[in-house]
Amino acid sequence: MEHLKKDFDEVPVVKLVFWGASMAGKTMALTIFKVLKTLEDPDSVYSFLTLEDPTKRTLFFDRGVFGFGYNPLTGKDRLKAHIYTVPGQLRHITQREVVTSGVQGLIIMLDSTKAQYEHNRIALTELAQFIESYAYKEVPFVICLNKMDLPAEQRTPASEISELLVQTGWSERIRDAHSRVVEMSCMDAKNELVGLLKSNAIPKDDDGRLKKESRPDSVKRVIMPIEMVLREVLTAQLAHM
Ligand SMILES: Nc1nc2c(ncn2[C@@H]2O[C@H](COP(=O)(O)OP(=O)(O)O)[C@@H](O)[C@H]2O)c(=O)[nH]1
Ligand SMILES: [Mg+2]
Repeated sequence: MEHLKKDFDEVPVVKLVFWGASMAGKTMALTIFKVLKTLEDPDSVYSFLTLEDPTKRTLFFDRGVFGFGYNPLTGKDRLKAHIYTVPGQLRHITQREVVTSGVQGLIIMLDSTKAQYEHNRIALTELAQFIESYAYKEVPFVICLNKMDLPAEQRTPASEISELLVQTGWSERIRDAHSRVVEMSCMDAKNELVGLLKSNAIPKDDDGRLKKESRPDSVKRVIMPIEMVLREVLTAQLAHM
């Protein structure tokens, strides 16, 4: 892997991309991450932009810029992550190509809704082709199975999801398959965050910030993929030093 690029502040930058069909929950996952970061450490959210059309579908991309490991001695973060979501609608393939260019970590959002099975398949197939066409074979990824809050009869059974990963060639890329698929519900995470904000008993530290120990479990699951791929990108960097 090439060395990390640095921004104008000389802080190393990692580019992560949420990939997946339209309406899978990419914008919602990124928004949850942004809200959590804002509650825990508002200075670590540099920018957050979402571009939706009137039907709430992502038009070009969403992007959040977040800092990690602020060092008071230097006044800088140790790392910044630029996290994008691609527009999922079929016709936006060129935008997906542009947004994905130079990606260093992928978070693949699958929609567990039965009706979205075919869209998941198309999204997985297209991404596999991108990875083949560009030099993205070493890019770490996590597969999210979102909307687990829905009743089981509305969701694609786990066996069919596994089959889908086999059909689209993803199971071959997954060595430790189990640890790379994360089941989650952005809806539960959102509701728990809203509940936390409404309750008067938010456990805060002396600076009035939400403590990391207070992260609701559903929120932990939604942000886990971001943490996993970031860790992998950094581990790969260290291995090259
Ligand atoms: N039931 C349920 N709905 C969800 C969940 N995550 C997202 N949604 C809904 O799915 C729709 C699309 O979400 P969005 O984040 O805009 O998807 P994107 O197109 O992938 O960016 C919205 O109406 C969300 O409220 C979830 O975990 N459970
Ligand atoms: Mg979106």
